Amino acid sequence: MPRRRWEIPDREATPADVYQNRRKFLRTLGGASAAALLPGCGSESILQPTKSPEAPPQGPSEGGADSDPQLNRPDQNLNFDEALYPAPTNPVFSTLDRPLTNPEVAASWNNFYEFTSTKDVAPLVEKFKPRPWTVEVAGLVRQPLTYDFDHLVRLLPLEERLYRFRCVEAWAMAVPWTGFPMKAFIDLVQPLSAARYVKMTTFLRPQESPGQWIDPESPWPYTEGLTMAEATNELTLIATGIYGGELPKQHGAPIRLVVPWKYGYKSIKSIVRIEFTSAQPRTFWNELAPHEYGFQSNVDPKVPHPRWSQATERMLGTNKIRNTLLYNGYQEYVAHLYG
Ligand SMILES: Nc1nc2c(c(=O)[nH]1)N[C@H]1C(S)=C(S)[C@@H](COP(=O)(O)O)O[C@H]1N2
Ligand SMILES: [Mo]
Repeated sequence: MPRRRWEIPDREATPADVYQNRRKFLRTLGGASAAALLPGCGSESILQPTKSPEAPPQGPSEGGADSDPQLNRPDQNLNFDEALYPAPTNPVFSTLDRPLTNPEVAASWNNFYEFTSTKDVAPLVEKFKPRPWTVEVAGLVRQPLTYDFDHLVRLLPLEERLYRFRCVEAWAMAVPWTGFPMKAFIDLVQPLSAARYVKMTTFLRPQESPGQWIDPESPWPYTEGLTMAEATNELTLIATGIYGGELPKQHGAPIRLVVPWKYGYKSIKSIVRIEFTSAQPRTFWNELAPHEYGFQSNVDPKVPHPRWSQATERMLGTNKIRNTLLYNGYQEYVAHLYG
């Protein structure tokens, strides 16, 4: 694959605030309180934990009285590889129409049902081991192979992209992901012409993830899928990092999907398997609530969730209310897929 000009690491080319945020992130990650378990997936009014990033007067972003300095450090199981991070910013995705979300807020308001159905994922990830890690490539593909993550992350050039991110629950954030285009990965493994979909699967490790043993009825492991046209779209990113460093566990370490024009649940975390299929794969949320969570799940302000409107969204951290954008503002890249 030819290296493009911007793929040469160039710290000067990356917005200063990304680095400021990263340093702040490394200093203060963690420090959230114990989670109160709440069942199921629902609107924010249903899923309101006792403490949330915007809870006045002092959320984790303010360094509240109960923030534990012992917890205020990056994940000790991850080494921030100076050779890989920070990656050069792709100039096409170096700006957004909104400020970046505070990294501590993004890291303390997460959806990761393997651990909890609340947003307080960070305090529950201690036992989860994102290394060693393998990603199995299977199905209708010329090169079925199990990759060691630390090998895979070096096979394709990493880049940083600032993306909008919209959860179906009507909260949103803006974050700098680091990763490689899924198209580059697909070119590497060479699916067969019979492949029509990509199915992705998360780990099944109830001993490491309390949500999986507390709720054995859910259709674990979490799975998601895309059509081949979606998977090879320019926007579709396989992320290994965020805010200029490796992914913290609660963001889906060590490797996850990011599809910014779709609701957040399509962006599956902590992937262990990527399979090319001829039939549309089952998905976790569609299996749990088929009338609420479809396969396509594109962001659309005009199509309400059966239980709430999707016309507006609330930005994490600032609580600013914005109008939801069709395809989350990425129509120029993806509208042609759905014409
Ligand atoms: N394996 C797995 N992936 C997942 C989820 C999950 O529960 N399990 N939640 C999804 C949902 S609903 C959202 S909004 C995003 C949240 O990503 P973040 O916590 O990194 O912001 O992850 C998605 N990926
Ligand atoms: Mo979500």
